Amino acid sequence: MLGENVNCIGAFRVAAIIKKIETNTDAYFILPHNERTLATYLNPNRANVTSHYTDDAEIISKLLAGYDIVCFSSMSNTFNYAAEISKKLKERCGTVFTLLGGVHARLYPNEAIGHFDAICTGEGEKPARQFIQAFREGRDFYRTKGLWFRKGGGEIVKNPSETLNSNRELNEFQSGYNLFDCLLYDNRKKKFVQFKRKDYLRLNGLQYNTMWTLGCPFACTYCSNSGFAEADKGNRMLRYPEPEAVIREIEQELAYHPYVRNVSFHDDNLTALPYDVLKGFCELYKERIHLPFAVYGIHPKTIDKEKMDLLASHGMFRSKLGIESGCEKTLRQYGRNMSIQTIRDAASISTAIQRKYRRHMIPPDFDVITDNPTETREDIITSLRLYNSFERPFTLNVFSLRKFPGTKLTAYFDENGIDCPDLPFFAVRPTMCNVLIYLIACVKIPDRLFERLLLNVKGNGEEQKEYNFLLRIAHFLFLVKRGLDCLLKLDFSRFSGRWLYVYWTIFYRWRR
Ligand code: B12
Ligand code: SF4
Repeated sequence: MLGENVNCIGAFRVAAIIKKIETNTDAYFILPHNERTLATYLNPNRANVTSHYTDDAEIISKLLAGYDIVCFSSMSNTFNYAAEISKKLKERCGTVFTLLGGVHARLYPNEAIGHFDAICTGEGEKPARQFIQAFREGRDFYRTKGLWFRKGGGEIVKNPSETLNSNRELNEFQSGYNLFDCLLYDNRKKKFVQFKRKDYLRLNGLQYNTMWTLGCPFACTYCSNSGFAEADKGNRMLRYPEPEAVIREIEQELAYHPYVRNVSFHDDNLTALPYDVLKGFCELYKERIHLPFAVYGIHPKTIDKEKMDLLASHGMFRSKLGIESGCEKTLRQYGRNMSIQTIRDAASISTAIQRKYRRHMIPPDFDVITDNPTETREDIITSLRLYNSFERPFTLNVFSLRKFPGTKLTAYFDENGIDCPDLPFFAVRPTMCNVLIYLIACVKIPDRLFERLLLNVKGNGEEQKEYNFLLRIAHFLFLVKRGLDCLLKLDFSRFSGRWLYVYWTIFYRWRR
């Protein structure tokens, strides 16, 4: 499993199925860098994961040589690394079979198949089961649904997709691994080492990341999810196992990792679920898990006061709303057709809920996209004015727009020769707009000062001064404010490191 984090939800489900069929299965993590270090938070430009992998790929291929099948799971950020290991493995041992699954193979199958013997173009549980069974029994596996193959002579076999997992099927999937039964590639020692508790804390902090629902009814033009929907319309529908199945999964995790202090639900649209379904889940969660939880991926069109109240009263301590822009023209370009009033209402529901449950909730996060090269000075100022006018408290998650291959926005930009800056994931351009965004996330800028600062804002396509120093200061203040908001509620979900174990031992063990 390649990535920047050890919570590989989909990969673990597939690995568990493979392990059931072939007990002699080992799980390895290869993390080119840890995105949760203090240094990366302070300087997001550090986070460039794909730079130094060639030597490591050589070593890893040596360590993995000897297996009949080597399966990879990777997002796009680590795809080149996975492809390099696959290449070196094949050079070392021509008979090894390499299979890639994960987001990159799902979204860019035509590119991915050039580097592996097979790729999984959709959900992997059913294809993996059929493939491994056929492989073990020496049967023809080249017609496995949901997999593409590259045969010896270079011929590509593109099998039709497998059906998406139904709610009933989702009930049955379990992780099957607890991390302590995995090996982790040590980037410094250049060898695989046993995964230990310190690694969990270093890489993941005190949180457990999971997903209850799959699918998203929206189709934002910049988002890779629209690619899933294009491959299979079923991805537009919300699918989910019974609450009991998710609760069981979390209980299992807690049994192995008792220091986990909160659960993060990364569902694309949890609030799109009907109220009664959420209620059943919340009751079970409060009774059996009883830990604070975070809900990411809330859409302004699916947020609802009653649902938010229900979630907050059952332990939601953090919510994340996708605002993306405050300019209607840009929202239309993003395929997020909604009025600014809808955004205002959604933001004010989030802050009102936080204020009501301020004893345990931290300020809501609002996602915003910046550095869109097509935005004019007026578009940018419209968004900044909206952000600065939101009721407080809130914080902003700032993302520089990037071109993910295969999305509608990328196709449009490519047709029109428009480029986006090539920056690490959390880095932004040193513009006055971004300085202001970070400042707004800290404090409401007084009107007169705000108007003066707006004079320095330029359209993204225009020549403009670089505010590197100011950006660093504004970003630092933003991190301090955010850190304080979390510390005041003893929320450590944004932190990681071994020291968290000391915190856990003192505060929680002692209190028991
Ligand atoms: C939860 C989540 C996270 C979590 C957990 C990640 C994880 N690896 O599980 C966290 C917060 C850690 C995370 C981090 C990041 N994420 Co993220 N994340 C998601 C999210 C919301 C869900 C992923 C998920 O679990 N899906 C459910 C599972 C069941 O599906 P799956 O992962 O695709 O797995 C299935 C198949 O792919 C296949 N499969 C997977 N592996 C294998 C292996 C084999 C051998 C086979 C046969 C099949 C197979 O079977 C699985 C089960 O059905 C997606 C958006 C989405 N809706 O998919 C974004 C998404 C995957 N993330 C994205 C990004 C960009 C990132 C980050 C780079 C951002 C960052 N720097 O913060 C990091 C990178 C982390 C890493 N691993 O390298 C992008 C990826 C775009 C791309 N082209 O790669 C997505 C698509 C978001 C988006 N809309 O753009 N993420
Ligand atoms: S609502 Fe979120 S997950 Fe769904 S398509 Fe838009 S950005 Fe992607």
